Amino acid sequence: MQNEHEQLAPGALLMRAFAAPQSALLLQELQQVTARSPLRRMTTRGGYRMSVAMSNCGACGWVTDARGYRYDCVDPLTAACWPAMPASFAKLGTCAAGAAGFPDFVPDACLISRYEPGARLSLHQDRDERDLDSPIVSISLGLPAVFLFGGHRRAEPPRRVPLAHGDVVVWGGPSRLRFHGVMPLADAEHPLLGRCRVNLSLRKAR
Ligand code: MD3
Ligand code: FE
Repeated sequence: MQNEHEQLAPGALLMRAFAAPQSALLLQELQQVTARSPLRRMTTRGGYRMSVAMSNCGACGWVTDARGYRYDCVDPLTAACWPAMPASFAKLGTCAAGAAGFPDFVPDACLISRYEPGARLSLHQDRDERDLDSPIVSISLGLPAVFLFGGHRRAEPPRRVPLAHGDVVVWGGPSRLRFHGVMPLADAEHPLLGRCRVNLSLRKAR
């Protein structure tokens, strides 16, 4: 089963078009989530306004503001709980993680990121999750992007990995704390999403 997939590094498995058959359902459920907790450009502790617009669903969600980075069970924009994680998101995460050798992955948080042309994500590590033994499952939808897959030190030059609509990547084990980012999105039109890319990243945050 794993043979059809591409291992980028130990613990990092790229599954091309794995989510493509479910993409219409994922997008429909996504619309219901962002109707309740809208996508918004957050500001980092350093006062930098992110070019990527984000929201969350699940029991807790990732936020950044003047107080720093954290997971919070309340959406600061609505002062309400984040919308529940749609079953289709959680199922896909569990299924992809299982195929990558992480059999019991049950995500409790999904960070939703929308990239418009020019939006980018600079090299960083994801280490705000309490459980670093669990992988992160990322689902790419819409326009293609160039993903930067770095090493364990920021200075290590990253590999460029093109990610397209429906691609799923499981990042776990020894790859979990690698530096990573996304190059500025190139402008184009996607038949389902228009001029944007959406990334869903499923996490076990607490
Ligand atoms: C690689 N988002 O939101 S997918 C993020 O495509 C983020 O929108 C990217 O990085 C995106 O934090 C990448 C998620 C991802 C998460 C954790 C990783 C990629 C990772 C950990 C190690 C290596
Ligand atoms: Fe990240």
